[in-house]
Amino acid sequence: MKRANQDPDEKIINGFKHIRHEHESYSTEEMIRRSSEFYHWLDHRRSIREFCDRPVPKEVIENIIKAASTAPSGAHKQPWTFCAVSDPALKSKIREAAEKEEKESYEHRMGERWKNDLAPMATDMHKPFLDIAPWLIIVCKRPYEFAPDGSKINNYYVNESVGIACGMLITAIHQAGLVTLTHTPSPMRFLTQLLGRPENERAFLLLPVGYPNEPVYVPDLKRKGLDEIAVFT
Ligand code: IYR
Repeated sequence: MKRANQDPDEKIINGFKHIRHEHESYSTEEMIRRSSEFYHWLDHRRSIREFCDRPVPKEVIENIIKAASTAPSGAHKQPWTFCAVSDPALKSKIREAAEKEEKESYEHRMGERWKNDLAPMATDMHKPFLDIAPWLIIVCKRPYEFAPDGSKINNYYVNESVGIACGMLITAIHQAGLVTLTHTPSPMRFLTQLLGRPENERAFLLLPVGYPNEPVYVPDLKRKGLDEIAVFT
């Protein structure tokens, strides 16, 4: 029998089981080295618009999605569905519908200032990567769930939760040595329709995943410096 003053492996709070968690921390030098290495490694990530059709094993995509799904979420409701598409016919339908919306956006919905701001990114209404990339991951948010009686039960902090999961997804893609791009055809309703998703799901972000075309070029962008993005008091 365990003695009462021993560290318990679990305890009950509000009637729910809490388990002991082993956390790994590092010396100051190790922390500085790790955080700096991680920053430099992440700083090398770039959004890529030109993909090649080299296949990526499904297992890699599964791992990337599992990594993203470790994101924190409001009341741990995990209000997301990651739809991974590799079927060429479906990718092609998605491209057709996305380009239709993009044409409308570039020609009518986006103002001159917006289009000027996008000029350095060399983006336009044509989205060949939707056919070429071996995988498309469409991240859907679930603003609410259905109770057994059919009534709607709202999730919490849905945009924050799904946004965090998307950040982790992008990091996981980079970690696997693959590239992506945050594509935001707007409106995105056609995606949930083409994917046959239930009515409590809304497309949040579309990420093509694969290898870059070789050679690949990216705009010569500079990131803001620490003094522009952070305040320390
Ligand atoms: N939704 C379009 C246009 C676009 C908008 C912004 I803001 C970008 O940073 C890049 C593109 C698209 O996804 O291409």
